[in-house]
Amino acid sequence: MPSQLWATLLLALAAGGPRPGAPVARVVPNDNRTPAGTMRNGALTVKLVVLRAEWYPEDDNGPHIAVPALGEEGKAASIPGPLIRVRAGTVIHATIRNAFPDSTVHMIGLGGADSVELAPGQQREVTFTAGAAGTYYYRAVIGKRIERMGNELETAGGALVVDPPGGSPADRIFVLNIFTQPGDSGLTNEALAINGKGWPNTERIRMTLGDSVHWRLINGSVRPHPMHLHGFYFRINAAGNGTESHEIPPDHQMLAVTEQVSPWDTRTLSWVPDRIGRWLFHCHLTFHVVPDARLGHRHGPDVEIRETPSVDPGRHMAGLVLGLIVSPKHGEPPRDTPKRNLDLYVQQGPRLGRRPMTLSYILQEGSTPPAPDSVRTPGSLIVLHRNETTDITVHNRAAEPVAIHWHGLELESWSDGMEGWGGSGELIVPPLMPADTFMARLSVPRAGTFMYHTHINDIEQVTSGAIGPLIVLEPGEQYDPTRDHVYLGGWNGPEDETSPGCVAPQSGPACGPQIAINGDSLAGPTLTLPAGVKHRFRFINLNPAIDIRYALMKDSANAAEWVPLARDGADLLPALRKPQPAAQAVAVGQTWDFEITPAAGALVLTAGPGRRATWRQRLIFR
Ligand SMILES: [Cu+2]
Repeated sequence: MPSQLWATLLLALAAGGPRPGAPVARVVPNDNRTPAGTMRNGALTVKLVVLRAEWYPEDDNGPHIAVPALGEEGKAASIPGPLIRVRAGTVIHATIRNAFPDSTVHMIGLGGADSVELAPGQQREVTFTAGAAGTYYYRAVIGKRIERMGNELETAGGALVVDPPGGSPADRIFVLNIFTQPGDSGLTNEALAINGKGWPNTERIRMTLGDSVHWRLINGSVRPHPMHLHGFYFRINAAGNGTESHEIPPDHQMLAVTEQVSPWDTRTLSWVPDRIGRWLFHCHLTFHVVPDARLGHRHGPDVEIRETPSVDPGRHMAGLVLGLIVSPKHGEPPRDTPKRNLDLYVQQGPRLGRRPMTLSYILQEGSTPPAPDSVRTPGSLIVLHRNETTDITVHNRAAEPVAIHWHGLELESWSDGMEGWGGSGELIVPPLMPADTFMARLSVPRAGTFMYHTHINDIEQVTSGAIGPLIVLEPGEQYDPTRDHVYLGGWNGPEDETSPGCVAPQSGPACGPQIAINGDSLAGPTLTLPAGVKHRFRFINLNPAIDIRYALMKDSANAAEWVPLARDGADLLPALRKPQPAAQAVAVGQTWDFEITPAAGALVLTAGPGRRATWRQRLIFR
């Protein structure tokens, strides 16, 4: 189970819990729709106070955690802190009061590059002029030291939006927050929230078919989050690091379905919901969207951690998840008729690698279904053609409910596969129970690289192998595995050091999670491939928690060159298709495509977390 991962990734961040005797002011969620302060004669006056308060990120009567928080004087403190929003050139008079009796506070991001230091109980005023239009994040750091990452239990922040002089189109601002609370057993519970609440208590975002949607996204936590939109692409219009913000030139903007947002970073995204129904926008790190991570979830030797699989989306997801509802304008668009039918089996079989058991998606080939217990990891490669409507019947032969989400595909909400949530109006996708079938209709308007995966009980099912690659070719194009190479990164088992066969980290392979590329954590088979022709490499990351860096090496020190073609299945603009050193970090839930025309000789494809290559494959071109 994920105990070791939590311990290593999270516990280090959790030093310094809530203090005894803290005041009991109560935090309210902030939907970032109402700017703070008062405007007078073209200047904004805002009075802020930094204090410790109790936050209820789940139900209003649910678990709570003492956190530092920001509020306006005379009002409840909120998470995220008060929204400061003005047009460029506006003078801002901010008063900041440190209500901590015993801690210094540094305010960062209000009035220039320097922080403002406040002694316990001190109040200070800063006056500054809002500069370049953009999305910013101001934050208070509690305690004497200021670090880039900081201790997340000792920071509080809020959105600062500067609109251009002519104003901005209507938008929404979403701030991501996490605070970690160490649990009794050494495991951790986290308060995970978008605009102050975690799923299912996050706001339902309502839109109408064809709306122009503009979102500002701010990561107010010290962890990166690969944020994923179901069913639609967004365009990334602007990016920033909290204190700076810049528009991306139109010819360099990317379309994406998953955008990794680093700590304190900001993004401006725009998209058009052109299909009705219920959709999701969520972090693709499994550990930020499962109930086990949630504040108040019980851990410990007496608790059965592998909970009964739930098909209720209010129970099997948690944390950084937003529900989106797109209403029709003129009724539902007509459905087209299928040209092709596929049968996909959800299989359960014996363990592969270090998995406790294997779940696998196996495509039927020919007229006979696969043997009931046959498994492979990752699941079968599904090849579709653009605009060729394909019905895929998913047969659940596993002993537990599963789900199937077609990640990155622009399809109907019903087919998106979110049990208990997807669909529109009264129509709700039913759970895919053992022995049940579900039909997804895939009519894909875009050729590219995608993935499919389970979307319930993610830690168990994703790490058991319920993941697979999916590519969409142009009409009439044939898939040619000698020139078209698909790499799916998964995770070779969720077990910890108590698992059989695990060697202590000091003396052998680490017993924590290992990245597995196309099912192998160490090496791929040596391939002999044609030289002098174009090869396409398609990289997919579907492991639960870790970026995977792929590199194509000429020798141990030098990378080859390749040309990026596409990201998340969407072709890159010409200005971005420039030869570059062949190395790419792929965030969880992303796909990246590259092209190379290799001369005769050998190259080595490597993959691993960060710069450490844990997996290799020799490619001989002749
Ligand atoms: Cu996350």
